[in-house]
Amino acid sequence: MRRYNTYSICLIFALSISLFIIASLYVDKTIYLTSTEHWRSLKVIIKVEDSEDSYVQEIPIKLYYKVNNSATNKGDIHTMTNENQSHGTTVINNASIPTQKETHLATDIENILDKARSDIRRQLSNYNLSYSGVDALEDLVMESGGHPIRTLVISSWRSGSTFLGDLVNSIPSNYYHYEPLLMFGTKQIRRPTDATEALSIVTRMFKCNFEGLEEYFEFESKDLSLFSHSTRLWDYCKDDKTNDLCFNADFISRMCKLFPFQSMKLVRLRLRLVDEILNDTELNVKVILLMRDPRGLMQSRRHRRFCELSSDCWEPSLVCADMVSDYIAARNIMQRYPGRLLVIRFEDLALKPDITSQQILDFMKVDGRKAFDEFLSSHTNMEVAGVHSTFKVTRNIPFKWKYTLDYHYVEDLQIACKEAMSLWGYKMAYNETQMMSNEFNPVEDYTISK
Ligand SMILES: *[C@@H]1O[C@H](CO)[C@@H](O)[C@H](O)[C@H]1NC(C)=O
Ligand SMILES: *[C@@H]1O[C@H](CO)[C@@H](O)[C@H](O)[C@H]1NC(C)=O
Ligand SMILES: *[C@@H]1O[C@H](CO)[C@@H](O)[C@H](O)[C@H]1NC(C)=O
Ligand SMILES: *[C@@H]1O[C@H](CO)[C@@H](O)[C@H](O)[C@H]1NC(C)=O
Ligand SMILES: *[C@@H]1O[C@H](CO)[C@@H](O)[C@H](O)[C@H]1NC(C)=O
Ligand SMILES: CC(=O)N[C@H]1CO[C@H](CO)[C@@H](O)[C@@H]1O
Repeated sequence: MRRYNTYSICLIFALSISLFIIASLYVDKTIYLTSTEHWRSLKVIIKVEDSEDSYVQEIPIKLYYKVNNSATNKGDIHTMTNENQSHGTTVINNASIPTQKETHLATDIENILDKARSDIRRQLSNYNLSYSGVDALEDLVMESGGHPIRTLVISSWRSGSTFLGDLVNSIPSNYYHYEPLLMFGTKQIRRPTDATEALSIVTRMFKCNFEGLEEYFEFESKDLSLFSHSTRLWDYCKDDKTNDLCFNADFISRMCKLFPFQSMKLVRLRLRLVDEILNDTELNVKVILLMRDPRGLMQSRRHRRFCELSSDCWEPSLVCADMVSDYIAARNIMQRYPGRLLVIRFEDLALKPDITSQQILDFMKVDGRKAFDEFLSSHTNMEVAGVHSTFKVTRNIPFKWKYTLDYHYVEDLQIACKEAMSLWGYKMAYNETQMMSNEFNPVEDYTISK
């Protein structure tokens, strides 16, 4: 009897360990599935690491709306739950990549566009237009000859730009042009000659002209996690039974022209190259430059596969030269295009989200306090399938490097980044004790001037 008990205890112990291991495997691979729900209402939640930032969020999946007990659907489910991930994004197998062959009835398209029009009007029925200095919503809508409020976020990998991009996208009826330069890979575009194509893509997208952007659509169709950011588009495309609307340039162009707010974020294009876009009076783009302490940046980029392969990503002297160049560009742009550039630091956004987000709203001239508050409260303390999310923009995230980086590494980094750090208001750590002490606040005030 006693032996039997011992066995049971051992067995239970072993089971617990296995469960723990399985659980931690899931946490590492970061696919959370809600097990009790019927697959029809399955929500796949994935830690997106789109070569940039990572946090837990919902990823749209095609099968989500294809409620049909046919074998192909089950195949899709399997695809979603297997371990086919690269850089944390889920690769959908070829079977579910939409083909352009199936055509849509013109009336279907008109119906979807009508629905979008009325949704936008409804969502903005309480919008205070005086914030945006217009008399009617039509003044902000391209379809009716208006000019949307366009916001471009410029940053670099793992500076918190996914968070900022999604924050801006929380504004009702915002159309998010998500990372149009993703197909350029882990590379910084620094020279004007290299920027020509990138700028052309950005300009065309902001003008809702998607003709000739096949490469972008092809890239997008392979990685649906993009749509987890382009949420507004997805809202309509997910009901499309043939799955090709979201890759149809003509449809997207028309859809895009309905939205009064348009945003985009780029992590591959340095600020001084956006001069051409700022000078385009028809676009009237406003730019938010998001900076981050290079020590936090490098800590966050360490051990990221996408980053290890590109010196633009891991080489401190290149990274910090970009920071200096962004500073000089910011100074020039502020002089030449007053009121068109806002500079924020990730640390300020994380430590003072209320104040910093209000600066963003004032800058954008958008009535979005309520949307921002909702976003901030749901994205700074989120619980997913019982697992507490790693994504919390709270005090400890921006300064995690203080406790995890080796001081010798920090010392070398600080030498390479001396100028960048002094320009952007990041204080040096003089020794390990000081670096790790709670009293050491690495952030101080800075100004863009002189
Ligand atoms: C489910 O799939 C079958 C065969 O592919 C099709 O005939 C049927 O219309 C589908 N049902 C729904 C609700 O889409
Ligand atoms: C997916 O399709 C591409 C081109 O359409 C092809 O080259 C590739 O081999 C396919 N992959 C699989 C896993 O079928
Ligand atoms: C709209 O905003 C302006 C300030 O921008 C304010 O003066 C006005 O009272 C607001 N209107 C409403 C209806 O809230
Ligand atoms: C800005 O645009 C004007 C025309 O609108 C053009 O004459 C000028 O050369 C442009 N400047 C730059 C720096 O592109
Ligand atoms: C570390 O640096 C601080 C600030 O410069 C200094 O006060 C302290 O004495 C140093 N500690 C050691 C162990 O060198
Ligand atoms: C489990 C699974 O389906 N793995 C697949 C992941 O994708 C590769 C091709 O990219 C397949 O060979 C694997 O079978």
